[in-house]
Amino acid sequence: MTKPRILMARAVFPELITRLEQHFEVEHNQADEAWTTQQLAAKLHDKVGLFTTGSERIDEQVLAAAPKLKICANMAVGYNNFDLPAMTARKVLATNSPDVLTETTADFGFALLMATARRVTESEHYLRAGKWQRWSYDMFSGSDVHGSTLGILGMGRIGQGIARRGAHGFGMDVIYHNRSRLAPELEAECKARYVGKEELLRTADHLVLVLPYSPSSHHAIGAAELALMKPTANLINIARGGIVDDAALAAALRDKRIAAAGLDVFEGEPKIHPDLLTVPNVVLTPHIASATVPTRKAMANLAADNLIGFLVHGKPLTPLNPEVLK
Ligand code: 8YV
Repeated sequence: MTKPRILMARAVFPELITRLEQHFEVEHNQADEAWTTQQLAAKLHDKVGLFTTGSERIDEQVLAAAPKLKICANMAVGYNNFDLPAMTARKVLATNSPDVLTETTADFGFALLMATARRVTESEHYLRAGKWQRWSYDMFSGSDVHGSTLGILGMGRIGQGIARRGAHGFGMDVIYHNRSRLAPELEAECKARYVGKEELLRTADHLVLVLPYSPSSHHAIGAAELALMKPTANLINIARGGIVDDAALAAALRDKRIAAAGLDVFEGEPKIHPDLLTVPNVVLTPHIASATVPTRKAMANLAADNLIGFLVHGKPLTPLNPEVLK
């Protein structure tokens, strides 16, 4: 019996290919070539399954070239690379990889918060450049993390993980804003208080963005929002590029209208707004919040579980558009 054919859009752990080959005929991309949309679409003409990361856009153009496609399994919790309505209309199941990365990503949110507040990378660059001649009383003074006010915009699982770390580990006063309020027990567990967006912006010493990207969250933090923040505040984005207006942020950092920023995601990444590269008070990392070996393996395996679960057993684990199963 011939096995169903699937396509891996990107390189993955070699053992994952071996695992998938037990069930499928796998066309992989272990050379990690950068395919154009047309190349990806052409490879999909005979495939029933596709393994993606957050970097591959799956839209009508791709779907139209993939008449046999039944499932796209994303190795990411965020799925703004999927045109979900188009996939649903074509009865292509979409899955993501939630939960397995929550704590790792929350750890990184905190790492970026601390590196930003305490000017870790800026001071390291200074040291590496041989500029450290002697200690001085105000050298690289940053802002305190313990006992400060932690603001969280977007209070899903990762936001809650950051709230717990802040409240229980660092004695921070945690406030949050979200489309919907958490249940009282969860608020109590996270020691987090719901506030309006404006109060969040005005009050936070450290504002962490953890909301999903959608047209409605595009530039949720722009010039007007930055103007409401304290001049001593730090902004951390581990959510998605495009939620922050990077040009407005670079200007605010340059003019010291906020103290500093820590960014793991960027508008149009991997391109970075050139002004962000010239301001010193920003910590920049290349979209690595979920990057630990165990977590990346768990994400990849969950995407594989979705392919096997759906194509072999008819039961995906984490469907995003379960209506196509009906
Ligand atoms: C991924 C992410 O590493 O899960 C997400 O939504 O942003 C990251 O954890 C990235 O999208 C690659 O798939």
